[in-house]
Amino acid sequence: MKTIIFATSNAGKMREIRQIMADLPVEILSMKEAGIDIDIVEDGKTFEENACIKAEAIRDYIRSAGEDSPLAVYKDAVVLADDSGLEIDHLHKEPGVYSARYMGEDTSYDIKNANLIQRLEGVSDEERTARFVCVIAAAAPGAGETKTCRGTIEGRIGYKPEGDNGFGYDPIFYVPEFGCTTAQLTPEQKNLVSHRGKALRGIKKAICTWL
Ligand code: ITT
Repeated sequence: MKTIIFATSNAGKMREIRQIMADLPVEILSMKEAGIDIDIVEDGKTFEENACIKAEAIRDYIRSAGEDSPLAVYKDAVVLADDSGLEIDHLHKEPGVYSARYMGEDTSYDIKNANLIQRLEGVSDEERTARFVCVIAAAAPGAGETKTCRGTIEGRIGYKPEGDNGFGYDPIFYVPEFGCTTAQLTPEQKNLVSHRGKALRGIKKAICTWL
């Protein structure tokens, strides 16, 4: 069976990825499950650049492992990576590609979410528009071209955090069509409409000949 290795150490993302990819007849492993523990410097300026940096770093790391390395079994694996984030229009698309690093990687999302709400104090409904963006990059086992696929979901920043599902900025991301935040959607509802669901369904089509 073909293996897909996901170049992420974000448990929330990994949970959604597994649900969205569940229909594929492939083994899906996180980096950790594949025994890969390396730091990747995400110094790209766009979601596309960062997603490619992550996928190619892991693909190249596997390729450079010797024949007797435990990683040798993954030399034909497809490596996928997700770079995603929240763009708030009133804040000139902040935090954007810096979403994970906003206010520091170790700062809790309770604090980050409260801070963003506070920065929008006095801002009207119409001006609270925002979107989640997700770019999935797929690096071929050889040295072929890396493919990318982008998905977005439009919404507004709420006035207080609501909901316990999802992760990260979900409690402040209000989706008018549903009348609630993405943290109040079930995982199935979120995956159907989310940036990640759209990008993953697109990349599944783009790489079907690799699997
Ligand atoms: P990896 O690089 O290991 O994949 P990361 O969390 O550092 O994990 P990113 O650099 O892509 O990943 O940052 C994405 C951040 O954007 C993530 O940490 C969340 O804060 C936010 N984010 C992305 N998708 C989200 C979603 O579906 N719901 C809530 N927040 C999300």
